Amino acid sequence: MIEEIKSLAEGRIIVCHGDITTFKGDAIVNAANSTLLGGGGVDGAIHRAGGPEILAECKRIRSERLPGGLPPGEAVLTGAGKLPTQKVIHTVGPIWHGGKQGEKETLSNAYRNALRLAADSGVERVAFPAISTGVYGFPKKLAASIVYDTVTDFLRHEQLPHTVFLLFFGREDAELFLREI
Ligand code: AR6
Repeated sequence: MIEEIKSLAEGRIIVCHGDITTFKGDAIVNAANSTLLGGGGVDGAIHRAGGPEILAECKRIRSERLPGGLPPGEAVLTGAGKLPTQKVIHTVGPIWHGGKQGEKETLSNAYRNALRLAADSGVERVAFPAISTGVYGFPKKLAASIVYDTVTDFLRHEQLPHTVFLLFFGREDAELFLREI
């Protein structure tokens, strides 16, 4: 179940919490790693719930277009297998190394490039997890303002996606986000 907590940016951003694998809009974003071969956290949950089709497509993308893997900040699109959404946009956030290695820019690029791909694919409703704030260790408070600024800036110039769901796993993370923006 996904619970909406607050609507921002004239309804184009919805802050909510729940399990992203249950999202029924057009697309979800995966916080992947550069291998695109799956992992733990939200990546593991998406591959588990979506079934082997998503991994097969990731492997095809790697061998055809990305032999060195997906660089941090970039994004690619696959189908969604058995998930209740239509598409999965895989992006790779930065690993937090203290903040002096371009981590903020890379986080912003990950959101912007995922939004670009969503817009170019006709996606109207897309859900993002809190990229990099789990295993990759990006501070949640710092991520909040970067994410909010990046998404609002993108939406100001673009018609699509019409609605961006910022989907936190726990309610506390959604509330922390709202306090920090
Ligand atoms: N629905 C929504 N959010 C979730 C879910 C879920 N089902 N599961 C976890 N989260 P993480 P990262 C939240 O670690 O930091 C993987 O192994 C979680 O609470 O999944 O970008 C990849 O393969 C956290 O706030 O992603 C990479 O190796 C957020 O998702 C690495 O982890 C992101 O946590 C990427 O690390």
